[in-house]
Amino acid sequence: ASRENIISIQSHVLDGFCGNNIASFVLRRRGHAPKIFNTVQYYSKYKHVGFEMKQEEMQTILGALKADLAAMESGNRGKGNHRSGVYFLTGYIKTKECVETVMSHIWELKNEYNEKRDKQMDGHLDAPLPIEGKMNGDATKWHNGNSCADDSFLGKLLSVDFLWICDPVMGDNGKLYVDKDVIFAYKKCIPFVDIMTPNQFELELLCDWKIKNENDVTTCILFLLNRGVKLIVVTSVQYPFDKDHLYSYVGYLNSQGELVTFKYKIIRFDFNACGSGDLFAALLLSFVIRHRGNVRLIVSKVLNIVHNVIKNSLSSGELNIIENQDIIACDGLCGNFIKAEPVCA
Ligand code: PXL
Repeated sequence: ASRENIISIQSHVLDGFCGNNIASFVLRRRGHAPKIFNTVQYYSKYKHVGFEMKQEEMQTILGALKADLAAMESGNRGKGNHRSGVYFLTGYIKTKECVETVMSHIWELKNEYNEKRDKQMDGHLDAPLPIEGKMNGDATKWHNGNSCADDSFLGKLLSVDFLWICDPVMGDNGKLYVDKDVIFAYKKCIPFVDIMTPNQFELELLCDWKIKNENDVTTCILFLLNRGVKLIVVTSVQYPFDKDHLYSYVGYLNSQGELVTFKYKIIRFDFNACGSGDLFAALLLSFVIRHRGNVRLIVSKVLNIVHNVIKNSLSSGELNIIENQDIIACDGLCGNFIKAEPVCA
């Protein structure tokens, strides 16, 4: 197996659970050893008093990381070692400048990686699929996601040793909690992201499109896929005509460039679950690295864990991360399994 380098770039709060307080615990509890980069230091998710990392400070640290990861990669070359995987998980970033800094460092490192990989693979017959390409064609045909065979195509696309999971944390329920121009910065990130996990509000902001029904969700998913994202997971959508449920959606383009989407219907709890998106993204990263293909099953498992943790946190007004650590570490098959359903055109 290859050695993992997980870099989680998110907020840190002194009190409570969100951002890196969730990601670091979840990832470590599941046996990973993430590198934790804090973009801000606030008192809590409700009291944003504290400070943000400045762009120059961020550049200093990410620059050192980039140099180290690149050196490690050349060190591995010729020694018969396996390549080490690099997985970025990005969440709460307060300012446009910092989002741009993160994006450019990830992009530069990815290019260095691919160049070295191409050189290494020269003459090898078992060279993996190229990471880029093929994903920019317009999806012209509809595919309702009933066939499981397509997952293997996505599995190959994701089974590269460099992935960026971008949770475009901007706000929830119509309320923005980052600078306004961060919206524009994330729009610029779209072509460079592998997996994106917006909630409904963030999807609307990224696509300039109000979501009123399922067709709107599909339109937005296709918009992002056509701009180069390989996999979209919309973590939660709520419709005015169904207040009792939340819906999650997954979308990708199959090997023919057709849109594949499916959805998950989840009983909605009355819980102001700020931080559940952060829990979702950290779990998704863990499952994607370990299981690669079969995205519909991976998302079922992740939703299942998140749902159970929220259910066990209802009385406390905070996600009970520590108390639910065994659920967080489990294989996701616990409780009532939330199955993928087709999305009908
Ligand atoms: O859960 C998203 C999040 C992350 N980080 C900080 C937050 C929030 C949501 O409020 O305030 C600091």
